[in-house]
Amino acid sequence: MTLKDSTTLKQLDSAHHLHPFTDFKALGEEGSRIIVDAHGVYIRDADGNRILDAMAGLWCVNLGYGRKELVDAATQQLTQLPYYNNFFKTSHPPAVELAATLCRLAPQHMNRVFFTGSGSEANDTVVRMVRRYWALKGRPQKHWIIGRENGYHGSTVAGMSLGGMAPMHEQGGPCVPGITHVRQPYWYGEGLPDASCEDPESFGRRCAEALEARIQELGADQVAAFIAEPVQGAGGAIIPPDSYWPAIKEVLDRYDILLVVDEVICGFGRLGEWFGSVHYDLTPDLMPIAKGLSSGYLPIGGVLVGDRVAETLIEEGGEFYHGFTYSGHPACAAVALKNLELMQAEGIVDKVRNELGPYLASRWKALEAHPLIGEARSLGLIGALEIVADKASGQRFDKALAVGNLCRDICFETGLVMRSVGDTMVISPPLVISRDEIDELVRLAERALDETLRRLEAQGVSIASCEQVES
Ligand code: PXG
Repeated sequence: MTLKDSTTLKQLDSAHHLHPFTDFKALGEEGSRIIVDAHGVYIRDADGNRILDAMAGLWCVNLGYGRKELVDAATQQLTQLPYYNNFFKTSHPPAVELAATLCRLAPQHMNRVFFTGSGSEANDTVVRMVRRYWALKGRPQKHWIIGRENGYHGSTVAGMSLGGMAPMHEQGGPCVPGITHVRQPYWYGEGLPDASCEDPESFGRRCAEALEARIQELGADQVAAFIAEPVQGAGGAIIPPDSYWPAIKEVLDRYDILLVVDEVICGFGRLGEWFGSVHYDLTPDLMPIAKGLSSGYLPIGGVLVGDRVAETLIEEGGEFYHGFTYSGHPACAAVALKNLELMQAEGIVDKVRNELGPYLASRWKALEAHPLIGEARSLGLIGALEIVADKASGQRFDKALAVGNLCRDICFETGLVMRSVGDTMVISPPLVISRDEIDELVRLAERALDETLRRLEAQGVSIASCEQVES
């Protein structure tokens, strides 16, 4: 493809392209930033700007850009067998090998995988499997699935229903019936501002109590599964208090409810283990996966299935009427397989756990000294900054100021991709980022925060922590 000039591309984009999660009209007026190439942790736009991509694309380019081995794996497979399906008793080597490799890397009790084309399709598959499982167990009334407010599980109708994003429900509803949501373990956003919450650990336990209360309300014999991300990603890189997961596990065990751990972001090294479930010592029945599985080079997802559910589906289920044209697509599977091979050969997961995660944590935490930052948190290579008007109380800026989006746009100008979730700034850089690049990331983030502060002050916005510093 010969590249059109930047202005023409932007015009055509505005005229014809409806972007995901975008105000179509506003973008049409502003124009988009066209990304033309990338290498390592950097992307480059059509105007020639080099930008450090601290979001790894959309939480997915874990091995970084420009990995020839992944391109070669795709080319080789596309040449040999570009497509064949896994329906009607057929299979092909990349799907077989990927399935076996995934099950070797997954927790011991997970020995089966169902492939999909994305994380959303993986979560659609979860709904089908969970309900099928209980029906086969002779308990079809056990059908409720409990998710969490501000959880994210995708944008298909089932994915959006499992997720707890209120604005999505308002636009996409009515949601899939039999799905409900409980409170999220977001200490900074919901625990700290609540005068009745003493500390993060008791708040974590309170969130598990809320789950138990909902189960009792619905009737335990009606509840099929609980679905959650180990660390919420799209919700704002929300790291639960240490008390949260052990308390949740106890509740689920007490009522015989399946645990679905959505590993679409946390899987494949993000938290310094192969899966977030390993970090939190969870025993999931189902684990939806995608994104980092192929480092985003080609679209692929899946659901890892624990023995309890798999054996029932296999032994008692007969035909499972579910699947996608691109379930286990050969080129996508070949790239995922190579991606996992490279991750193992390069010791990426250990490096995140032992070196890069702790290094990022130390550099990132220092940003709490900034007048706009109420909390800087990270785990492995996922992190967040809470922008506040008053550091002491955690008071937010007026929503109408859209400070997070302002900061995000300034980041772009500064040469950094950082995502905003309200006034929470989020990072999830490629897992191959170096220490020097982490230093640069933090330097750029600080510069963008300084500029955000400067622009807010120029608008006459009151910032309590600055007033305190000055007085
Ligand atoms: N589960 C989780 C935990 C996710 O983060 C999905 C499922 C759905 O995956 P697909 O491949 O269908 O997109 C996701 C996706 C954002 C953002 O703005 C996050 C996602 C997707 C798009 C935007 O942070 N996560």
